[in-house]
Amino acid sequence: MIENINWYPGHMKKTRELIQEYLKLVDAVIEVIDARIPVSSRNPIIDELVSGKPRIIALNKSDLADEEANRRWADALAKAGDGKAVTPVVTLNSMTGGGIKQLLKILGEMERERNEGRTAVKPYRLMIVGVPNVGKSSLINRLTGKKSAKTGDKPGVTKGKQWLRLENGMQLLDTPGILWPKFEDPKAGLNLAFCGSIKDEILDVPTLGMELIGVLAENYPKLLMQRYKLDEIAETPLENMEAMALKRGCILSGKRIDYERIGKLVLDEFRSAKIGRITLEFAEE
Ligand SMILES: Nc1nc2c(ncn2[C@@H]2O[C@H](COP(=O)(O)OP(=O)(O)OP(=O)(O)O)[C@@H](O)[C@H]2O)c(=O)[nH]1
Ligand SMILES: [Mg+2]
Repeated sequence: MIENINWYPGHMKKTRELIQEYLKLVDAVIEVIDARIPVSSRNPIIDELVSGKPRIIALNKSDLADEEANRRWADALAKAGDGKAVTPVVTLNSMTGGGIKQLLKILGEMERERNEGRTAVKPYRLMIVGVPNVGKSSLINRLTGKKSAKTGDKPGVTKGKQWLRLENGMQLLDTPGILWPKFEDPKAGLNLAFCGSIKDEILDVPTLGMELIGVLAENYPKLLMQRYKLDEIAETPLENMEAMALKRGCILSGKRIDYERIGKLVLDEFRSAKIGRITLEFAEE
């Protein structure tokens, strides 16, 4: 889990090598990204690593993101890339299985394309890659219809690669490639923290919550006002935060605002889409 991951240059190098090694074993790659932050949850290294291999982009957690934004992203991501080929994009909800049929259909087409003109064909092999917490394991479990075997959780377990069989005969590498998140860009760091992909500790909870309130006030003022029964959007994130704290009774003795509690509350309610379906990064028109 992310709590145990500290990305330092040596770690990144090792991860890159590991993914490169896995890539040699597969026919195609499923790149999982978070539909709420399709820019921040992508690691640009993936383009370089996967280049030359068929890839499908999965906009996961689409149930938490703005539907209209999902559609725009699906279009934008399909057209991006090197301009040569269109990258297939699916909008997924790995919790309910929404979009899985579409994913399997596209994979089937990719497999047929590979098999063209061949007689004895090997099973089509896949791997899943993505930054922490985007839903890689959930997708693996969804695709295999069960809780997939964990390999590395006990010391001494052989490092042999395990393949999970899908109903359609394809094989899925049971270890997802965990890419490191984009820490370099402070905005990406914030977005990843808002969505729970990196530990809250990059900032203290009250500050992180206040930053999120600032973003929501700008992009989703109506949802914010509705959820927290605000009469208006105030000038600054801090004022909004205080108004929200009063509405929710996040008050300490002596009528002081409990910034810690309102900060945590807004982060939790954003992450569980209680405020609404929210996307934090938008595709360019
Ligand atoms: N709402 C919603 N939640 C999801 C979806 N996919 C995964 N989750 C939740 O997101 C969290 C992370 O999912 P995982 O499947 O563990 O993500 P991961 O990419 O394997 O994470 P790491 O192994 O830490 O890199 C879990 O709490 C899941 O229940 C989705 O499509 N929608
Ligand atoms: Mg996982």
